[in-house]
Amino acid sequence: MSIEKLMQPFTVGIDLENARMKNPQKSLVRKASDMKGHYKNAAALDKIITGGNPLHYEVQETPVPEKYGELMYCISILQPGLVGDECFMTKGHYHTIPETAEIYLCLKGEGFMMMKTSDGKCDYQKMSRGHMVYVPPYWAHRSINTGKEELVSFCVYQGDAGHNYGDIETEGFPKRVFLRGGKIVVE
Ligand code: S6P
Ligand code: ZN
Repeated sequence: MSIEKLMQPFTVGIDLENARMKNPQKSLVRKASDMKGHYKNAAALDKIITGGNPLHYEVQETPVPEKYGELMYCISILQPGLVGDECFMTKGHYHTIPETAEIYLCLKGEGFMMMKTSDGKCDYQKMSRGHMVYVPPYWAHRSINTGKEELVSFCVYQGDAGHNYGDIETEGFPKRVFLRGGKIVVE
């Protein structure tokens, strides 16, 4: 590779106190209305949408080229809350290049990383500040907020990994997480 094509090293500020990226170049926002079809209680989600369609989660990025060899990284911020009695969660996805792994370092909040493979294996790992969850290749992944504050993670994955939402939307995750009688229930 010629020297002109080399990326320049750079630094990005991460506000560890507030669990935010400083001056992100890009921000992906998903509202309640973007979550249709994902929760068990569709009517409860519709009520949240008609009640103001609040922010569900946000992903802060300073993107790098979507190429093999690069490392994409972001801060994922999932709001706390319930749809009926089901804990707020992200849509979840496989990577378009399924053999790419991902690291989630939790900076704030409480929750789970829910994972499944296309042949039906399911696993979930606890997330709380200082827990680093390793999502191996081939595992679809979704974060779930079981706490009262935001669930925030710093994520790192291969630059060209991509997001495949379609397959997991069709398959669904085998387990859901609820708050019932003050207790977190996975079923
Ligand atoms: C990207 C990584 C996260 C998620 C984010 C939102 O590979 O796993 O940045 O994109 O947590 O979730 P989702 O499922 O809507 O992309
Ligand atoms: Zn991912």
